[in-house]
Amino acid sequence: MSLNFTPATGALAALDLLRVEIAGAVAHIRLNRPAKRNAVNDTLIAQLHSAFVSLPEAVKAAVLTGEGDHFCAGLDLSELSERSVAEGVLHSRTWHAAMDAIQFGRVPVVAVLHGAVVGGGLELASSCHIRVAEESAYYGLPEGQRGIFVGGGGSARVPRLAGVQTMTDMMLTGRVLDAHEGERRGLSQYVVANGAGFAKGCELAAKIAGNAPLSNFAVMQALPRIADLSQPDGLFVESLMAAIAQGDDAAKERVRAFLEKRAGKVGKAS
Ligand code: 1HE
Repeated sequence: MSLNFTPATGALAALDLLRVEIAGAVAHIRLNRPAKRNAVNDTLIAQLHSAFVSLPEAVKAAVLTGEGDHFCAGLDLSELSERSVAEGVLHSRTWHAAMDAIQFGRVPVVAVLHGAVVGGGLELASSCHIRVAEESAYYGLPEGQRGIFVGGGGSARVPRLAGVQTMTDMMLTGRVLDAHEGERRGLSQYVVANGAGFAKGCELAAKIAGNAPLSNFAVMQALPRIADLSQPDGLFVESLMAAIAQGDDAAKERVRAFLEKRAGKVGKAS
């Protein structure tokens, strides 16, 4: 699917390590530091945070990609060596804030992955809601080999996708997973041919943007929290979220449209 993207204006246009483009209800945010394989320095993490909290109201879904041959080489290691312990904790928290702005932000985000998706790059991908991997994508957590630990939310998010055992293996042994192994283990939901990821990401984002906003809100905000609750607490929260979503005008109109045969059937275009 090709959407008609045009460059974002205002504050979003000033983010020089990103390229932000908008096509109606879909934003395309591209990591734009290819010479450093999109390694994430302090400026880039701050710009990612800014971008996701300042998307225009009309945007209902986003696609995140990386410029060049790789999605993201993770933390910019050149900034690591001089940090004190206290600075390290605060630095990690800036990543957490940026990743939370993505995962628990206003719009669902589809990450399109290719080449290296390593270290903080995998942490970034894990904070998105859907991951589309091109065949070239590969996943690694070289922190173990670099003598450090994940600090961008990876220990909370990667095991929820692929299990503690997979992450332990990747970190202790340096195991790298290819695109298909990553999909089998839950790191991506789709694998597509090289060069086909962006179109797939746009197709998914356009579908997502067409959902009722409160449904998307429930999926983004309630679903992961319910998964972390005990079953009785989760079911209670589900009943509240279900009632709120059903009470919304958008839900009433969509249900009416189906009953009046104006809406598509499951698995068929409307
Ligand atoms: C970098 C980085 C980086 C590339 N920090 N500068 N991440 C890593 O341990 C991954 C380290 N990077 C690599 O293993 C490789 O660069 C890649 C497999 C990703 C790509 O290889 P390649 O051959 O395409 O590129 P390259 O020649 O290695 O790199 C091109 C340039 O990018 C080069 O700089 P140049 O000035 O010599 O041209 C590299 O130094 C630079 N570069 N990756 C800094 N990561 C919140 S905590 C998260 C903790 C982590 O993410 S740890 C994992 C860090």
